[in-house]
Amino acid sequence: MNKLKKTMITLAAGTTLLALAACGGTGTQQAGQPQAESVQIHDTWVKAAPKGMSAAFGTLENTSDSPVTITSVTTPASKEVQLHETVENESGQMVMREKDGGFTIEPGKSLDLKPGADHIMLMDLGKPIVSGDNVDFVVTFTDDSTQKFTAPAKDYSGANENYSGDDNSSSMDHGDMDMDMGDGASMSGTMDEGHGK
Ligand SMILES: [Cu+2]
Repeated sequence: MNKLKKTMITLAAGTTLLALAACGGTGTQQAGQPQAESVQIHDTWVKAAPKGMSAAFGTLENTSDSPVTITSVTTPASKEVQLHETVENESGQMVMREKDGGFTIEPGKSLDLKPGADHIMLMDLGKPIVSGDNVDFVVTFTDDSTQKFTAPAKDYSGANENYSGDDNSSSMDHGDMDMDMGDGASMSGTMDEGHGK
């Protein structure tokens, strides 16, 4: 009789330990999970463009309880991709420039990438992007985790003022060198003549 009781107690203790271990494991995984798994990317699209620059948009939702930061994006559609923000310069014009430190999304918040705001900038299209195309992207976070998404291309006539290359293809040809300076000078060149800094 005594022996049986002791066995039951031992079993109960074991069950409790297992339950604790399961709880602890889940908590640890949540806190340390890759940033890419914390973000849901939806409503993506990319602007159809014959050459030069284009941009990709969408909503990035951070479903975790930690901030996440996107450091870079790549796509086969463009050799160089930058993370851009749109800001008002001293002349009151909206110009875009590379965003320092990438895109950070606070816990439980969403970042809307849209014309006239933050966006993924395709600096140099390898070939035309035509409406209906599907363009693949890979997003990289500060912890080196990555997430893929595919954005359908569509014609979009708005926000042209934000695209310095659209009406002036010659400014594209030497764009790469200027871009690498990282001061946004050539970015705002045709939108904001002679306003390098
Ligand atoms: Cu841009």
